[in-house]
Amino acid sequence: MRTTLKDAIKLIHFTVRGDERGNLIALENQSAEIPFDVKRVYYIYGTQAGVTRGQHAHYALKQVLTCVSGSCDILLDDGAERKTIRLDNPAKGLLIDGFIWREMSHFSPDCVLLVLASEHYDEADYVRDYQRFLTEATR
Ligand code: T46
Repeated sequence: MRTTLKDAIKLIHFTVRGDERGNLIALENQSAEIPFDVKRVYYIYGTQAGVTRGQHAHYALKQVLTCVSGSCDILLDDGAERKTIRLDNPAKGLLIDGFIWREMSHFSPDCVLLVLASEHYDEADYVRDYQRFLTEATR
């Protein structure tokens, strides 16, 4: 089950199609920006100050996260190394493709965190216990 942050995490700079009217970002299945078929889209907003969300890992799910408004921090942990990435620009995406613990925090009041996911919602794909994550991640 061993996955490293280096292999599982990628920052993606979306192509911005800007003109005098403003900006547009288009995301397509199986592209350089979204390297999987999107089966689900969800977004997180109105998160209260001081709240930490996530605190789990996924077995199979691939996701691309982006803040289409505002900002938040994404803490990523492969069981050996931790890293925090700040999402603060709608042109910045974060691909998570691997067995990585993630926590989201420091949500700005205007944060809308958009997530494109490779699978339908399935609670069986979650590991929500950190000790279990560590055991499985270092196996
Ligand atoms: C992840 C991070 C970035 C659904 O019914 N369908 C869904 O597609 C999702 C994502 C959630 N839910 C339900 C399950 C819970 O009763 O909505 C409730 C809140 O979900 P959760 O506590 O898992 O939310 P977060 O913000 O902690 O985590 C979410 C995703 O679940 C997770 O896959 O990687 O965002």
